[in-house]
Amino acid sequence: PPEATGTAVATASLHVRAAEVLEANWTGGSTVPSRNLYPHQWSWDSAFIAIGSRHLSPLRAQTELETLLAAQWADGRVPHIVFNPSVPLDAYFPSPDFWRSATAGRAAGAPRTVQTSGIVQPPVHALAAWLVHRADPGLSLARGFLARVYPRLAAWHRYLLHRRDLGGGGLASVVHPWEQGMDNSPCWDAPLARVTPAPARSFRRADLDHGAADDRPTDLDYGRYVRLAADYRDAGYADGEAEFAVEDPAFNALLIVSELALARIAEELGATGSARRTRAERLTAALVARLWDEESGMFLCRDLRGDTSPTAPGTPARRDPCDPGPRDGPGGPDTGLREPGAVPGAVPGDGTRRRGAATGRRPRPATPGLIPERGVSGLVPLVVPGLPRDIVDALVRTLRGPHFSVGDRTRLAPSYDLLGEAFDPHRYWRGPAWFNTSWLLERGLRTHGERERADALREAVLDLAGSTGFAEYVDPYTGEACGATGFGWTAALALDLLH
Ligand code: 9YW
Repeated sequence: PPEATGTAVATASLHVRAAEVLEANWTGGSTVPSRNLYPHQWSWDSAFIAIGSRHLSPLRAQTELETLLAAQWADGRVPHIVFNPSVPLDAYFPSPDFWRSATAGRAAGAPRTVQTSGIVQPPVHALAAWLVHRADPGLSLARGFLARVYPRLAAWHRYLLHRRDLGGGGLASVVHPWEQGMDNSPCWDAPLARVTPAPARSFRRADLDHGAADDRPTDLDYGRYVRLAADYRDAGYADGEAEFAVEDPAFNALLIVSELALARIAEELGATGSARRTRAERLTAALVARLWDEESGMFLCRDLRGDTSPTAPGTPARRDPCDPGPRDGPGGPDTGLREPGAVPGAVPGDGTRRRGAATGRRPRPATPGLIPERGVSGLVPLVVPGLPRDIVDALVRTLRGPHFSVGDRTRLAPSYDLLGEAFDPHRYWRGPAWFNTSWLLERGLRTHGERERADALREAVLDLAGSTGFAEYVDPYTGEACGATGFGWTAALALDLLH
């Protein structure tokens, strides 16, 4: 029938266009996220890109991961950027001369032959390696792919589980917002507010040469990112003293999923995966114990360096100076502070209620230390197979409910609470919908038997990836393209969902 033919043509053309993006972004050993905006190799981008490019060339997908892992540090960390030496220094900030990996990172075992950043990104790599292997087990075996990447992936996980268990509760912490991958999420506002920003004149933002300022993090955000990264570098990239230390649900959920993938890789190599499966179970229990918030029906981030309990002083929601702030009522900005027992959303003392108060838009976590902001990161643990069923059900309800409204007012999951005070439909990780998180949620829904919802999310990823020219992110309400187009993981993950 003509309709079916039309669908087949659309699918074929999406496939071809996605393949063209990946081809255009390929540099010979890896794939850039975006030719203009991000002209080097990024860690979790490469994992997502390999997951897609395995359908075009399993060899290229293996190479993508091998190139990244070749830049691993001796302490096990996989750097968040591997710099391409042929790209001019001023094309991206912070450049290699900021990170100074070979010198500042010497004690941590940074490689000498390649320049990298010194922070990390979410551990999607073992999952990617397993999926890439499955795409062509014969080629993988012939090249010794799994045997080569396994020890590196194992060292990577060891680094996260030992050096980064800064809270002592069995979860890995991030020491910089860039590590979690959702750079300017409102979840970071309170922990970042304690950081003294580096002066704006001390660095030059190359991102504004290519991205609209309104779609990007603010200068104040950047000042704080720079300060944190410089302090970490100046301490020789040693872990433990970090002034920013957060346990993030998505980061840890991906570690669990990757640990399970590593168990399968071990078994494929003839070893036993049982210790890794047990570890994944322990991690899942720690994730639930430390980050689950019953009241908001989702996982929240834990701030290890601050007390964000309702009565704690000094944890106001950071205001965005570049934002006109239409959300402030006549009584001034809502500080986010709560009296014990206060109605969520009501500002103590002034007798007025803010917009959104009736919906209880800001969760008030029962557990001190949890950051009272709903970011999409708190839904990503849906991808963990061993999650208790009641938690899965609550996550699905939250995904559909008023804060994310997936399948109702939005098609892809917004990066942040639609009813949140800091919500901005265009500003990067403060509201726009991203394709990698929806891909993860699609996988999570499917893992837990939510087939219809997974199908709808799959359709949405494919439609919006195609209609936006593979945008970096989109307005969650309108689907309008934001940021770069021809974006690597958008093309790769759309391609993956076509298969
Ligand atoms: C930056 C490359 C990276 C992603 C991150 C995203 C952004 C880099 O781009 O960060 O300069 O802001 O937030 O998740 O890996 O695509």
